[in-house]
Amino acid sequence: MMNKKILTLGLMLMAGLGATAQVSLVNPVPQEVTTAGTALFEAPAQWKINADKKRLTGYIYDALMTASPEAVAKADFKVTIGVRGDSKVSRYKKYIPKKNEGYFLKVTDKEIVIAGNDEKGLYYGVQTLLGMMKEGKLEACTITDWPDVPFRGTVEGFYGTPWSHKARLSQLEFYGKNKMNVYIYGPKDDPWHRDKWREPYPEAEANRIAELIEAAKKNGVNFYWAIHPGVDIKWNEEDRDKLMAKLEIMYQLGVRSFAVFFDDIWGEGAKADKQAALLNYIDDNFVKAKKDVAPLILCPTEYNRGWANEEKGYLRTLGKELNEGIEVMWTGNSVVACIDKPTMEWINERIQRKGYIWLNFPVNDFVRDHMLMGPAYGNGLDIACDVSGFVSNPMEYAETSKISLYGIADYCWNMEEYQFDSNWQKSLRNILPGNTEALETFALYNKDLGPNGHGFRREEGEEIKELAQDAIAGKAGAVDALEQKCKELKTACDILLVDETNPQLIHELRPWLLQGKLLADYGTTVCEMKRIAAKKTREYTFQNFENLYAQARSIQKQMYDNENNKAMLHPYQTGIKLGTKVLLPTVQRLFTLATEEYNGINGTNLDTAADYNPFKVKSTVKQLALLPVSVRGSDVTVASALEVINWQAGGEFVVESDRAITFQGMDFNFGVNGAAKHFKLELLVNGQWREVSLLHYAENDPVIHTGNELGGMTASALRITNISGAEQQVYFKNFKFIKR
Ligand code: 14T
Repeated sequence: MMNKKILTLGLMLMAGLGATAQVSLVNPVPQEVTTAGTALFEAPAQWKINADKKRLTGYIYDALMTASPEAVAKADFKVTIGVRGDSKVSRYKKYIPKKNEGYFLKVTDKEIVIAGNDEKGLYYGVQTLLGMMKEGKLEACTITDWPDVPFRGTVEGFYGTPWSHKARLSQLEFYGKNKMNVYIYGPKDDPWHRDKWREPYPEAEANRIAELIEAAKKNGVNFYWAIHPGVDIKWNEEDRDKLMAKLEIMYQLGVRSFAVFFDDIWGEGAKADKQAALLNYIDDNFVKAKKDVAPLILCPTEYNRGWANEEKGYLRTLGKELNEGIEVMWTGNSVVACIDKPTMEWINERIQRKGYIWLNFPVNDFVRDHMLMGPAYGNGLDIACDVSGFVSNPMEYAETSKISLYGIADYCWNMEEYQFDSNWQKSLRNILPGNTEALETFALYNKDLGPNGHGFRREEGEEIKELAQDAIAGKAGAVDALEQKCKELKTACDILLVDETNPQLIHELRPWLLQGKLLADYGTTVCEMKRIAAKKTREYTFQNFENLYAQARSIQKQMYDNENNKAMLHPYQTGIKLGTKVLLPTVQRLFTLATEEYNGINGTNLDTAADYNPFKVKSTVKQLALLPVSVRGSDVTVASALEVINWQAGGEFVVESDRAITFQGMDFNFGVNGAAKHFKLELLVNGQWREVSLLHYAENDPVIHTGNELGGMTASALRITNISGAEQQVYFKNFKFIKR
């Protein structure tokens, strides 16, 4: 341990001085590195491969062959590769770390040696070499390296459009390069994963999965296929056999690693003893019988501490009854949370094994208006020994997710040394080498999630916070400096919009880049307004205050239209937002201040309100209180909550408007048949609450409709109350009303 610290300190000093040392290009940061600190040298044009015969084919050899030097038998420069036990690396035996997936790598200006503790170790040694050579140069060094967390990767477990086949292939390659070894396939909206879990995939989809499995192998990744049967599973032999049959079909397709998910369900499917019995049955009769299948992974129903019911003892039952070796997933103290030591101690004691972390970051399915491009930070650096695995649930934007995943990979590999900020810089360079600065400038405004039901926030705009406060306080220079930031944002957006080096990234970011340009323009205009607010309107120049005011109003509307453009967004999208933590609120505040100042001096009556959305949600039901409300054309939608809502007796859900609106229609879906009778709807008409009837169109249709009397009513708020006298467990799936 001591040794490791000193060596790393040396590396850090060197990285600080030299900055270009080639080992510093490698992600994840290796455990132990010694470099002579000597000059970099050109990678050879040719090298000869020196290895036992069995190493000259297969995925590891193929990876090595992607390097730029040509493999030629007579080349002077020698590359020796092997796995512990191979004759060609026997001299290096004592240097190879005795750790799973570990390796020893030595680089001099004459030769390279890569010796893995196992095959995966050799593969990762090759990846380190490839990473180091990315810019065509090498550096003399020795590296001893291994992962801290045994299972590292992602779970495609979000709601929304599943990743495309192409995106998945690209992900798997990315995982290989960054030493992640797990990809769990469980997109909520793949029908054959969840709703139609009993049915086999149609041929085309099946073929694609088979192809993914092959791609995963090539990249040293374990492809886990997850099944999500809890929505409607009956605990009988028939369903058990159907589940086994589906697993068998997937096995025939080539799947060798399986997961069973029971998240976001309730009722029959959520019983711990039944779940444990099923998993044990699969373990005994499938996993163990096949002999080539990886240990099962279970995602429990109570997958976070906030949902754990200690009295009912769900987790302890799993801990006691689940076969040894079955992994149990855990998202932390809440659905979306950072993981730390106490979190792990709490869960591990209950499940009687090390939790397998499902990190709900950078997933944005509950804040679809925000793109999450920030660093992965906040997880304890001391929990390597407390977790059995660590996977991230990313965004449906696969390419953009790589920014944070690059950090997760580093964190999982070399936890104690993880530095999220330098990793983030490296990550941006890795994903867009040609336009890194523009990407960073843009990403600075795309880190926080905005208010959300999980209360999970990220730092954003720290670098302009002081500036923003000073500008609001009217300090000289601060407004100019803020305007400069806006101009930089605009430059970044323009550069990125035509970048052709990573078209997929730009495609995903495009709506946010367009919105970023508007935000930058808005900020620039408002800064100019602020500067001249004290001047008289009559002053003759076209860019007088009132014209700038009109321009700012125009941009506000353009931003609103851009966000509410039906063509661009899918149904759950609540908008396109960036800079919401500091930049946007600052610009909004300055708009109001400047306009107030101008009104005060000129006796004018320009509207000073900067915010356009007239609607607000208020609720005494905790889980509903923070849901965002958005307007698109005449539709007003409250974001769906996806989780089970515990709606207490008498609990109220209110949507308020700052003006009276005329209702056209309304419906909502609490996901429960017959739920309408438990709730009362009222509209606030001229200061008085008026009840509106609620009904279902059919017994087996959970959608709740309103009576005809709603159409044409003019009101400034609506209120829904649980009048059943008991807590109601409902989903909050869709909530919409239409205004005239
Ligand atoms: F299985 C779990 F570990 C898990 O996190 N399940 C879902 C996941 O599919 C989703 O992507 C993630 C983030 O939204 O959270 C879980 O689903 C929820 C849970 C909620 F409480 C979605 C919304 C919620 F409000």
